[in-house]
Amino acid sequence: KKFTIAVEGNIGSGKSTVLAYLSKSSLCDIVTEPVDSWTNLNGNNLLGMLYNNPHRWGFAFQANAQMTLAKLHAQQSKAPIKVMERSIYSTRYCFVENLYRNNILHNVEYEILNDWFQMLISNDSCHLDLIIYLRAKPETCLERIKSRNRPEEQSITIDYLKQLHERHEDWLAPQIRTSTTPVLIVDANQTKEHVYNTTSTHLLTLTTC
Ligand code: DTP
Repeated sequence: KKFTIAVEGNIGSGKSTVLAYLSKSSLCDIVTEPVDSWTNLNGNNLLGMLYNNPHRWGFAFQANAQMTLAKLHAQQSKAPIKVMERSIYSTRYCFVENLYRNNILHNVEYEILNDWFQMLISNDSCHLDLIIYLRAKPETCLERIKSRNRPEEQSITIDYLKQLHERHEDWLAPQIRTSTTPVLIVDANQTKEHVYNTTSTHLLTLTTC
């Protein structure tokens, strides 16, 4: 059997680091998030445009994000485990939801994105067997974002990270979660080594049982 896994967590929680590590294993095929295509869409930096003017660009950004992620869900993997960086689900349940709750997306825009989302996930290719949730304090995420210094992310505030943290929690935290997919929670405030070890031990069990 082949497995599809998504690595999820707030901005700066360390998803790319885990993926870089898992990419060394022959068990895993890594599918990275299309951030590069978001910073250069026919010469336009859509990610930068979103951060500068979310009211204007929120809908376009999310429509594009859902579509690019749906395409990545449809990609076949050769290795037994396909590991995705984020998924169409975090776009919907974290980012779209957050823009809507802040009145940045209009009702109508929210409905349209939701309709597209429902249609896209009705395809079997969007199925996930497991979500690995890198759960980190918003303060930890902010420190990491500052130290990597991506130009588009200069305007990220602790409030924004706290909001996104709550959206991840509503979706993935034990007791309250709305997700029906199994979730492995990894404490991402801890060292990289802790995160690697927990993740890879779990993946190994998954493929051997
Ligand atoms: P990590 O630090 O965990 O490796 P990352 O590289 O920050 O992860 P993210 O997926 O959290 O990767 O986000 C990359 C950038 O894109 C970040 O500025 C947040 C933004 N982003 C991603 N998806 C969306 C979305 N659907 N809506 C708005 N912004 C988004």
